[in-house]
Amino acid sequence: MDITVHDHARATARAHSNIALIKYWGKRDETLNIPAVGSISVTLDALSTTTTVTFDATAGEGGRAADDEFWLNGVLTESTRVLGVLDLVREQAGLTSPAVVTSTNDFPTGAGLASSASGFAALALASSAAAGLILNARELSVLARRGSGSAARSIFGGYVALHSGTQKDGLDAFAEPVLNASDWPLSVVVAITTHDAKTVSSTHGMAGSRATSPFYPAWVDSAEDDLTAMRAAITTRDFCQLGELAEHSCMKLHALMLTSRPALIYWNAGTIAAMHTVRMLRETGIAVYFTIDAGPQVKALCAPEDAAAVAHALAATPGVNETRTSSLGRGAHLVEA
Ligand code: 2P0
Repeated sequence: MDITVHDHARATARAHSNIALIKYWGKRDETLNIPAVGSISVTLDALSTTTTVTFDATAGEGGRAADDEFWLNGVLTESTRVLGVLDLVREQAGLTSPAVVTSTNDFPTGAGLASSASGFAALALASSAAAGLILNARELSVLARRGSGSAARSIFGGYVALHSGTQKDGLDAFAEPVLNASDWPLSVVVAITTHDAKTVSSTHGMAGSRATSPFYPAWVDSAEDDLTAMRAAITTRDFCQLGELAEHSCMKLHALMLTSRPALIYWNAGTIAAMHTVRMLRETGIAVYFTIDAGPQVKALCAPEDAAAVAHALAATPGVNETRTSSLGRGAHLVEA
């Protein structure tokens, strides 16, 4: 790619969403967006964001953020976070050109399907490539994290761990792979109970939990043990252990949310019905476990050979509108526009 400040410098990247098995909730630094706890996720093949960034040097000197445009699913959208990532890239690359960003999700946006994870991972890669920056995966992960914590994980495919780190500058709060997707295939059946966007953002919700839930200190204190146990379950490929730990982390997260003031209730009736379906399937001998993020969708974790039966049962559950089955996906990558 020919990149000069006299030209339109463009790159397109695709990144996949991810689902945390051990959850992130709460920050140790809000300005630098550094998580208070580590997390472990799987990257999902079926949910992706494709983002094109064009730095337009012909727009003249002093363009910068005021002239940036961010088109999300075809709609011109205000996002200080997107502008923040573009500014970080411009600063590192020594650019002043404004950018046009076009981003498209192939799944519902802002409804607990982690569109900010795939979105900021794709933005980090597309914007840095368009600016001519050569970042390694760890640097890309840190850049994506500045946009959204969970996005740091979507830089990688398969099973991924995000470290909370200890440094004040957050440069040790990056994600890294734990196991390749092909080394241990897994299916995630997403039961979609609504397409509506959530009313309380994760950023806002987790700040409230940190400030008001009496469970928050216990959440932070127990994180390290959960991470160690999950890492062991993944490296030994112990699916029941992975599932039990994931369900426990999910329930602990929602206990934290429910005990925040005001309480955060991300579930709807379909969410609860789907949780019971998963538990009922388990009683019939299918190894399947649920996890739920800051939204009403239920994600069922199972072996690929059980995915059709799990999807069938979830689709028949009252309040479930649609299911999507995903295998594990790859990390963020550049694509042809
Ligand atoms: C996670 N979630 O680990 C947890 C579980 C939601 C519930 O990461 O403020 O959108 O942008 O860093 O990454 C959602 O939080 O929050 C999230 P910010 P983000 O996947």
